[in-house]
Amino acid sequence: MGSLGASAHNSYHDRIDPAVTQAAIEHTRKEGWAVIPDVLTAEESKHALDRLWEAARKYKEQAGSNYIQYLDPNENNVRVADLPMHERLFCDMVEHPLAVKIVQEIIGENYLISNMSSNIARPGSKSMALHSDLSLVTPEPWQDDWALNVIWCLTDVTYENGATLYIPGSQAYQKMSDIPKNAKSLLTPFEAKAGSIVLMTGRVWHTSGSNITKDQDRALVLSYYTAPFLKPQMNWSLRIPQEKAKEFSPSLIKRLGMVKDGGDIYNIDALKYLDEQYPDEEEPSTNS
Ligand SMILES: O=C(O)CCC(=O)C(=O)O
Repeated sequence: MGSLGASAHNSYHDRIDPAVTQAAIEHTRKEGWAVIPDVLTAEESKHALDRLWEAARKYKEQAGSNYIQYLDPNENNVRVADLPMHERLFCDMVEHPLAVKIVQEIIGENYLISNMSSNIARPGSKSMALHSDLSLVTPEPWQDDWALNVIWCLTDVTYENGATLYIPGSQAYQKMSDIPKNAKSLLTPFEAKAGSIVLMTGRVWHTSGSNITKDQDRALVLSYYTAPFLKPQMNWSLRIPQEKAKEFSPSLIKRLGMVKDGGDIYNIDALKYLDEQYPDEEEPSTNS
């Protein structure tokens, strides 16, 4: 069991210059992506990677395999679902103040955690389908940033070891017919050092890269956030046992949509009583 702990939460403010964060937000709004280096120290990345392998082992025990056939062409992609359930560390990551600040700037104050999983691309792994995250959950046209992936690099990420490949400018595609025929030749890697986060909006078309190294793993943790009116990819209430959820913070429960009382309704402020919305007008006085 490990945690990023209070010190990491406090020290990120020192580590990441607010001007760097602001520039990353602006770049993400405009281009659909940005990279912020050094969010985790080398030691924190290594620790998170160790815990990720432990989570991978636990997930395999539960699910039978780390291979998801409909996603990846072969078993060299090690997938780990339900990360918040396996380790406190991943709860801290998904609620990391830097990630939350950026998510709220891009999506809005009100957001849900749609998924949190990992894809460890081992040597020999190959690309999944070219997709945008938004296109998997909403019909076209895709016109707004209703989704954001905050991707934690727990190893150095290079073209050779399977960096996520994206199409520059694809955040502007609004429909399937906007995807150029030569899409494959436009793919560009998000290269980053261990400890970086890659921000990628739900409109960016991307795929995992092939790992063509002999001996390097590429480990990413994908925290995927959406606007609250989109159906989350994961049905957390079914996947996370109640006993486990008792360990979660109230804010995490809310963001996972595991509330009973409709407290996560998108526009709850609109639910006023009719008489408050339309107060009776005073009768005009008949006295002259
Ligand atoms: O592993 C990657 O590089 C991207 C993964 C991804 O896009 C996905 O799992 O939907």
